[in-house]
Formats: sequence, C-alpha cells, structure tokens
Amino acid sequence: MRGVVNFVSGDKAPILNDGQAAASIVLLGNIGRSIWPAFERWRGVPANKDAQNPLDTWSKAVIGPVALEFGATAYFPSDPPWQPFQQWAMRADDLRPSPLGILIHPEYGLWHGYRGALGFGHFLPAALPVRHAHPCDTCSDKPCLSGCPVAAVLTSGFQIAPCRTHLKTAEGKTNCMIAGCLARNLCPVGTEYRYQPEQLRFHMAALNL
Ligand code: B12
Repeated sequence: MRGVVNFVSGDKAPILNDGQAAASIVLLGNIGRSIWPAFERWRGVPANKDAQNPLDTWSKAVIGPVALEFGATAYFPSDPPWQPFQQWAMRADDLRPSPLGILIHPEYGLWHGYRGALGFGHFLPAALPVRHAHPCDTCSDKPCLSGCPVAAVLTSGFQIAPCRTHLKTAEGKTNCMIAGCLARNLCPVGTEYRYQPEQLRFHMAALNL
C-alpha cells in the first residue's frame, strides 16, 4: 500500500464500476525491489513466460482479485485513459517531481513506482503525509542534470526522443540498457533502494520502443 487519497468536492475523482465518482483510492506499488521476487516467480511459470507487457499483466493478476474481494474498482497506470497516478501519489505521500519526471521521495528517492489503485465509494481513514524539504532543492550537485550522455534530462523536463535514439546506439546498448538510466542512477537519494540489475534492464527494455 502506497497511500490513500480521499477526494473532496472540486476534485476530478475517477469513476467506479457502478458509474459513481470514487470517494477514495488506495494506491498500490513498489518501494525499491519489493515486488521483484514475486514478479519473477510469476514469470517463471511456463504459462506466463510469453505474456505481453508482463509487469502490467502480473499487476492485473495480483490486484484484480483483491479488488473483487473488497468490492473495489481497480485502476492501472498503463491503462488508457491514463489516470493521474502521479497527482494522486503527491497527495498521498511526501513526493515531488524530479527533473526526470519521476516523483522523488526523501527516503527512497527515485526507486519506487505504482502498479495499481483501488477505488471505493466511501471515505477511508488517511493520515496526511509528513512533508520534508524537497530533496532536489537541497541537492547542490544535481548529477541527474549532467549524467545523461545525450542531455535528455533538462530542468524543463525529460526529453524522451533523444533518450530513445541513444538507447538504440552501440553506446546506449552497452551502458544505459545494461546499467539502467545513468541520470537516475546518479541520484544520491535512496541509493539503498536502487533496483536490482534485472529490474533495471527490464525497465530500460520497456522504455526502448
Ligand atoms: C506516458 C508516460 C510516460 C511517457 C511520458 C510522456 C510525456 N511526456 O508525458 C514516457 C514513455 C516518456 C515515460 C517514461 C518513463 N516513465 Co512514465 N508514465 C507515463 C504514464 C503511463 C502516463 C503519464 C500521464 O500522462 N498521465 C496522465 C496525467 C493526467 O496524469 P498526471 O499524474 O497529472 O501526470 C503527470 C505526468 O504526466 C508527469 N509527466 C509529464 N511528463 C513526464 C515525463 C516522464 C518521463 C514522467 C515519468 C512523468 C511525466 O507530470 C504530470 C503531473 O504530475 C504514467 C502512468 C500514469 N497513469 O500516470 C507513467 C509514470 C508517470 N511513469 C513512470 C516511470 C517510472 C517512468 C520511467 C522511469 C519508466 C522506465 N521504463 O524507465 C520512464 C522515465 C525515464 C527516465 N529516464 O526518467 C512512473 C512514475 C513513478 C514515480 N515514482 O513517479 C509512472 C507513474 C508509472 C508507474 N507505473 O508508476 N512515461
């Protein structure tokens, strides 16, 4: 569980399966490597080996039954129309945007993500997150801004086109595709939560369309 959002009037709440606007959502996702062993076990089953978009498929296989059991509506980050997972996440947890576009947390940095959300027609108990200083504001070196070999990480935002072009070059194939995004790897926050090598490679392969 990655946090709870209770919607107030004026919010654009997601629509539940019964057609009503949700009163609350529970966000679900990973911190660091937390989901990886379970995902790898699932992928090791012969029937799942050739699944398309395996991490999204696994997320649905795990979260779908939980939604049924609790009478909730399940939302998934990869399903169009895209739900505003990052806006929800910033309300539910102590997160702010980093220059990479990924939300940064004071403890686990850039090493976390979302696998789904459960929507409910009633409000849920939710503690407001304790807000700390934004780690990027107090980071004087900002290695993420200089670490990308093609300068795809700018203060104005992440540029996907030069990144993807580079990932297809010999250099991209031997560094970013193997070690993970070099700019993300250079972030000094939450390094102990950094994804394991196969997890980094999996996400780079997903980005390299
Ligand atoms: C489209 C998309 C992308 C596009 C961005 C295109 C664009 N310029 O908008 C591309 C393909 C570039 C991308 C890349 C990545 N993404 Co992305 N992406 C999404 C997706 C599916 C939709 C975003 C959206 O438009 N939402 C709809 C609007 C209404 O929601 P929102 O909350 O208001 O939108 C916010 C985002 O759009 C964000 N934003 C704008 N531009 C960009 C660019 C990037 C790179 C990111 C990450 C966010 C971002 O700012 C908005 C305000 O908060 C979300 C999932 C989701 N449903 O949100 C994941 C999501 C934002 N991505 C995520 C991640 C982790 C990545 C990657 C790191 C994955 C990877 N394989 O390496 C890379 C980043 C690469 C890097 N080196 O940093 C995570 C972020 C988690 C976090 N900690 O914040 C999300 C939430 C998916 C998840 N399952 O957790 N992504």
